[in-house]
Parts: sequence; structure tokens; C-alpha cells
Amino acid sequence: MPTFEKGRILLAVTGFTPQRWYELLSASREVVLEPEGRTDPSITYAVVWKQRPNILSGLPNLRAIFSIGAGVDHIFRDPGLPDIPVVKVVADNLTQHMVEYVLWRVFDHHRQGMLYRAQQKKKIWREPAQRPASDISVGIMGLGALGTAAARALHTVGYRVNGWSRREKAVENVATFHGDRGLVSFLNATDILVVLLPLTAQTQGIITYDLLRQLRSRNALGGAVLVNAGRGKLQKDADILRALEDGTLKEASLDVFEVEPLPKTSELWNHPRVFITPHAAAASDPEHIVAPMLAQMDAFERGEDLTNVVDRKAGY
Ligand code: NDP
Ligand code: OXD
Repeated sequence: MPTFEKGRILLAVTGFTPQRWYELLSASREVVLEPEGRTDPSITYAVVWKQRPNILSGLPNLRAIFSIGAGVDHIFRDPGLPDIPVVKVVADNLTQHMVEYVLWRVFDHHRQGMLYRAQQKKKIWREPAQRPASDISVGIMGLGALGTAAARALHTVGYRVNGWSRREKAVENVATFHGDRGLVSFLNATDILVVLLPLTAQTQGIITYDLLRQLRSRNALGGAVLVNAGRGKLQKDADILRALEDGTLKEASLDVFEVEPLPKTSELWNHPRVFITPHAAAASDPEHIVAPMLAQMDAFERGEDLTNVVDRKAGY
């Protein structure tokens, strides 16, 4: 049997060099790097991150599209997207990174990291009051693979945890809310809001000033806190600045922004109560993602169902 009788892969990526993805995928299948192969009938899979628009529409035998990340909004932006299954990443390694990020940011806000860094700059020796995690409610917007794992970890270290999802959901030790009807109650019970939603037509721009006003600001932290590691277009950067200025928000940790990279002119960069990371909460590591991806392709060719296929209608 020839080595590459299996379907070939089109690797279509913008924004970074996919060398390692190419090497690991090539260990098992022939890989074509876009812009080559755009009408190649031997290509049956596309592995993509922010692919250039319309490049998948000319592939006559494309059977499935694999996202390099957990988010798929970058795929659905494509006007020429063929009507075939889109598979997202669900990987322990990625989930672990997101859990680490969420714990890190929640601990830092809870344990007054911003205050201590400001004091250190001025050589101030002053100890603020300490409150236990059990006095603080963290609300996770988006109780999916990442949000649920973060919720469990936060409960384990002592926080009270709320979760909000589209559909009704039960998660042990988490007070769950869902849909438009549950949103205000969820926010009213939340001191630190952690956003782990996907970007869809329904969620775009959801983190507004008015939404932030619903958070519980009279709390053990002395104010409400926002952590967004979902997508930048969920939020309005200007609304976050306004909320920080008038005390609606005490502090924010932002990993994602309306425009990325965050423009140098953004006031968020220099804000003393904003902590910025460059869309780095949970990177997709090819060493952990490619092997299961290839295994899925093999299984699919044996007639098995693909897993982690996104719901095109819901957009995630
Ligand atoms: P999932 O698809 O597993 O979960 C999404 C969650 O959001 C579900 O609980 C879903 O509700 C909820 N949701 C979706 N739409 C709505 C809505 N309209 N109203 C209320 N809840 C809604 O996603 P993941 O947990 O795997 O990932 C979440 C997002 O994190 C990704 O889409 C990506 O944008 C982002 N991400 C960011 C990274 C970073 O480095 N900053 C890294 C990886 C991911 P339901 O349970 O009812 O379906
Ligand atoms: C993802 C991301 O969606 O890294 O996985 O943002």
C-alpha cells in the first residue's frame, strides 16, 4: 500500500508560522501548505487558523475542517466556508493552561496583586485586610469545556462559583444560570466575572457597560472585577475603560481585545488597574493537539463519527 493513500491535509494558517504543525501532521499524512493545493482533489481535510477567506471553497473532496484552537469564530468568518463538519480543539493540555490562567488572575485580584505592585513601586509597607476565598463569588460566563474546568478548580480552592450558559446545565458545586432570563441574577451574584464565551452572533459585544453595572460591587474585594479570556469582540474596550473610571469595575485582567494586537494607542495599556496578556491564556500546543487530530481523521476514514464537531447554527 502506498504511504499516502490516506486523504491529504491542507494546512491554512495566518498570523504565525505553522512549522511544527506541518512537521507533526506530515508524520502521518501528506500535507499541503496553503496557498498551494487550493483545488486539489486529493485534499480531504483542512487544518486551519484564521484561514484567508474563500480558500476552502474550491476543494472538491474536502470532508472536514479542523480548528487549531478551541474557538471557531475565525473559521465561520469565511464567506466561502463549505458545508462540512468543523471540529474544535478539546485537549487536556489546553484546558489545563486555561485553568491556570483563570486561577492566576482570580488569585491576583483577590490577593490584591495590583495594590501590592503599586505599593512596591513607591516602597510602601502597608497590609490591607485579608478576606478568604469563601467570601468571594466568581462567575464564569460560558460553562463549556474550559469554563467548567475553571469552575471546578475555583471551587476546589475555596471560591463560591456561579456559571452561566446558553442552555440549562448542572455542574456540581456551581450555582448555574442560563439564557437571557438567568443573566441578571447571575451577574448580581458575581464579584469576579470570568468570561469564557465563544464569539457568536449572539455573544458579540455582550460585555457592555450596562452589563458590568449588574455585577456585585459591594463585595469582599471592594469592587467588581472583570477577567476576559474568551474573545475580544465579546467586549467593548471603551465600556471597560468607562467602568474602571467610574468605579463600576475595580480592576480587569484582559487577555483578548476588540482589535489584536491591542493598538499602541489604546488607553488600556497604561491603565493602572488593568492587567494585559497578549491573547496568551491558553495556547494550542501542536505536541498535544496533532496526534488526536490525526487519530480522528483515521477513525473518520474507518467510518466512525468525528468528535467535538461544532454546531454551525449555534456558531460554536
Ligand atoms: P465550549 O463550546 O465548550 O463552551 C462554550 C460555552 O459558552 C457553553 O457553556 C455555552 O453554553 C456557552 N454559550 C455559548 N453561547 C452562549 C450564549 N449566547 N449565552 C450563554 N452562554 C453561551 O467552548 P470552550 O469552553 O472550549 O471555549 C470557550 C472559548 O474560549 C472559545 O470559543 C474561545 O473563544 C476561547 N478561548 C480563548 C483562548 C485564549 O487563549 N484566550 C484559548 C482557548 C479558547 P451551552 O453549555 O449551553 O452550550
Ligand atoms: C483558541 C485560542 O481559540 O487560542 O484556542 O484563542
